Amino acid sequence: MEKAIIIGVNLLHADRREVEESLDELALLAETAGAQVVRRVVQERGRLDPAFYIGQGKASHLASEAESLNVDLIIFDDDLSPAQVRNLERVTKVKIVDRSGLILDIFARRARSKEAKIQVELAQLQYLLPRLTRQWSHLSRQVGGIGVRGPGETQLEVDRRQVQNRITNLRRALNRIEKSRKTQRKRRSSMFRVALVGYTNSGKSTLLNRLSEVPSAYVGNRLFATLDPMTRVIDLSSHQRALLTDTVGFIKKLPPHLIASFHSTLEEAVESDVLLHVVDAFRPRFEEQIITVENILDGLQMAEKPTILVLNKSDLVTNLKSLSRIQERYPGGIFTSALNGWGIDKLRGAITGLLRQHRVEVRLRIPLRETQLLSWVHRVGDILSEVCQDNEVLIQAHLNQRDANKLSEAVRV
Ligand SMILES: Nc1nc2c(ncn2[C@@H]2O[C@H](COP(=O)(O)OP(=O)(O)OP(=O)(O)O)[C@@H](O)[C@H]2O)c(=O)[nH]1
Ligand SMILES: [Mg+2]
Repeated sequence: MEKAIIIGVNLLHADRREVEESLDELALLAETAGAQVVRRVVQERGRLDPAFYIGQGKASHLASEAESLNVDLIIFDDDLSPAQVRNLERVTKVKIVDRSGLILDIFARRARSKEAKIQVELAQLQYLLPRLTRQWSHLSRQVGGIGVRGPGETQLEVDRRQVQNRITNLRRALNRIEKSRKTQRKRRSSMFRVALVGYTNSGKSTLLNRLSEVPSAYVGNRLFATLDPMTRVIDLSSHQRALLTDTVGFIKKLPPHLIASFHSTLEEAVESDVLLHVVDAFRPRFEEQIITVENILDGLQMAEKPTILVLNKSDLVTNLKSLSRIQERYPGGIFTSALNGWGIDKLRGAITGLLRQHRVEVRLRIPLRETQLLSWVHRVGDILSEVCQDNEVLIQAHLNQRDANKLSEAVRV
């Protein structure tokens, strides 16, 4: 196990609690990456130092601490510039990893599918590109371990041009995957699509398993358990069905490269009709996680989508006062426990409600010989009434707005 010091900076007038909470999360991330946190430091500063981030004096102090504690790396809670990393490594003589580097490392270890591996490698290379300079030789990067693992690792020694070529190739490969996903989606386009989004570890995959009743999604009490999207058919009330997609979780200060690379994974959510924003309502100050997720959704142009706020893990909220406070603050939210099934029927009902809003009623007059069109309407729509008249069928049905738009004016009544 690598030993690590974690450090965060509290700027003047900033909220100390926020820095501490961010450090708690960083500690969890560090442990997820396989490090043992032997010391945590919060430095109070008036402003950030462009050369050393924490200032040269503090850097020297850290250096002696690192030596006496025999640590392998120092992890910063914020992103550092390539120059800051170089300067800090020179002074402290240990590996310096920033928050983005750490998150990328965890993603690299978690990636299983071809798509996830490509996406992570792409993000890693984009992150490394500005850091690839001759001055790297001051510290042997071949040591391996946290921050330098994963598919991007082998690229460290090659020059920038090669990295850039690799980035181009990876982008192409991702485009191909994105295209084939698009065709898959088209094939099932008539179904109502629901996507799970939310902070990592909030219970999205557990909820997918609960709603689809064929437990197949991986659930884990760790950060970023899910990297690959998974879609399942779920039954709603009154024989309605929908597609539910589970996807990668979000976290504070998620590296922008990573969001960009995971575009094809997130596409499933981007193209959905409705979002279920899953929240771990047991976490103190989960409101901040809601804001983080909303900001990321905003960046993905998903803020306007109809969204159901799912207040999950409510089995753990045993304090009635807290429950009513949360309900007051989020009146539209639905309390659930994906673990024991509480509130799941209510959630199904809420999804059905949105599905109904999403459907429009159409009246059609279709010639009997148009057998393909007739069977398509039966497949994608809910038939309310159907009458044969001469060589035509008069149909009254509920369709998705999307499907209704596909019908030509000629068959509309
Ligand atoms: N007590 C309780 N635990 C839950 C509930 N839902 C999920 N969990 C637990 O929370 C942990 C995380 O669950 P996941 O379903 O993997 O969370 P996720 O949102 O998919 O996480 P990522 O894939 O990492 O983004 C697991 O240990 C679950 O058993 C719940 O309603 N109540
Ligand atoms: Mg998951």
